Amino acid sequence: MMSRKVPIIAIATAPGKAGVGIVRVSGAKLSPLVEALFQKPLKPREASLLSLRDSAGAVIDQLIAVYFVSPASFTGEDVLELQCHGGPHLLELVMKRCLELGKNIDLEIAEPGEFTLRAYLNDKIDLAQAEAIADLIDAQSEAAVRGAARSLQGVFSENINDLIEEITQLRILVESTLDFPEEEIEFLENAQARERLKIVTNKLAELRAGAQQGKILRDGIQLVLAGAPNVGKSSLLNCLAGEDVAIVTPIAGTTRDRIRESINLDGVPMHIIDTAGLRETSDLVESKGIERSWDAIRTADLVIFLQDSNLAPGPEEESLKLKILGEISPKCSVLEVFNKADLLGSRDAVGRGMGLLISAKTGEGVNALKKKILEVAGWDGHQEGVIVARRRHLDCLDRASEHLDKSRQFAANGNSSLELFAEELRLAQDQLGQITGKLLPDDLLGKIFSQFCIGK
Ligand SMILES: Nc1nc2c(ncn2[C@@H]2O[C@H](COP(=O)(O)OP(=O)(O)OP(=O)(O)O)[C@@H](O)[C@H]2O)c(=O)[nH]1
Ligand SMILES: [Mg+2]
Repeated sequence: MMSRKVPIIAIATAPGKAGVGIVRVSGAKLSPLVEALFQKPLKPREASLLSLRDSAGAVIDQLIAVYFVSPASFTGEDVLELQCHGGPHLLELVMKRCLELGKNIDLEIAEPGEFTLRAYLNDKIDLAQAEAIADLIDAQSEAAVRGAARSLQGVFSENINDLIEEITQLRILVESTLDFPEEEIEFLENAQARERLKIVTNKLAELRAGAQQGKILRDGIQLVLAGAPNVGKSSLLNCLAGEDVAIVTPIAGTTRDRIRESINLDGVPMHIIDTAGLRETSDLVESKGIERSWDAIRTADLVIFLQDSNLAPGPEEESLKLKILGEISPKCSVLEVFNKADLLGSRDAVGRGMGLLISAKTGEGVNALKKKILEVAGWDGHQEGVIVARRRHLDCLDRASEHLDKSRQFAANGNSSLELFAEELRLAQDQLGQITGKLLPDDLLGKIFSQFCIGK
């Protein structure tokens, strides 16, 4: 896929019926195809109402064609956009006709993400912007849309490039000193290398904090409701979702399988999973369900360990809690929540002053719980200015930050470690360069674009 030069075609709109459906073609030189399709050249960037005919001369569709001539197009190549009526069979016919007439220019069906890949390879956008296109389309909340749009505008890339530029300046200073060893002695002081490094480190820390928020906005939070049977997990799911998604009964062991529901909390996508109550059982179906509960717990970002506030805490709760803590991933937190507060009356939650007290039935305490969920998940509540980010970006920022830390240690050693100081700066810079794609292993590029949908 990486080195394909052939012209490509795909339906750019979603599958299914719609008012309009778009077929998009991109290639180095599309004028022969345009002539073959419409028996005349098209003026660039002008909408033309045209009829597309099949080989027998029958009209397939009356459509609007827009022709973009290289390099002034999305991909940087010639691009032809056909805005047809939005029927799936009709669009297949249009594609088929284009492929027939495009045979002599070797027109082929596009692979997922191939249009965006070309835009990237032709320097129309950088890698972070290309990823932002996919994130914009996949965005699960309005806040995520705005965050992806900011990335696409290049805000994230600009921040990264500024940082790279500052590290470059610092490297030039150090490396020029290395060429004149007699001047090394005063270098670290004169060039204010340590101060400059500190500024860069602080900027990177700021960017990391923002990217962490952006990751939450993009991927949302996997929230798992776990606990013994009958404590009210399904009731809590229904309460959070605002509708009866899960069956609730007084019978312990009601929920047998995982139930998923996605909601939006303060613009953050929240993927809630209700699970089968955790207990020892000889029932085969229930035990399968409980296995699935543990699977969900293992992949959660946050587990709510729900308990009944009316029951005195016993060794079972304690051992269940320890077991959950033993199963979760390192980045997951467990939130202890006590349900059925409405039944407590004036009694205290038996010896459990520490946890969050709610009632899934009356909704009491649920707003506080929502706030707590966002807080524990690391959401700071500021949507403005957030830029969506991916795990890949966070990993690069983390590694860049480790290298800056090391370079700071070498700087502290004085001039004897100047070369190592410079080398760590270079490694930090490489990591930042991977975000925008300046320095990227080839296999990674294929991996990133293969996650796009066809037609993008
Ligand atoms: N009074 C009161 N009853 C509740 C509350 N939450 C749940 N219940 C009741 O407790 C019983 C069990 O609720 P579920 O939501 O089915 O409990 P669960 O944890 O999903 O149970 P399993 O699916 O069996 O593991 C039902 O009768 C609910 O109506 C609450 O906050 N207050
Ligand atoms: Mg249940």
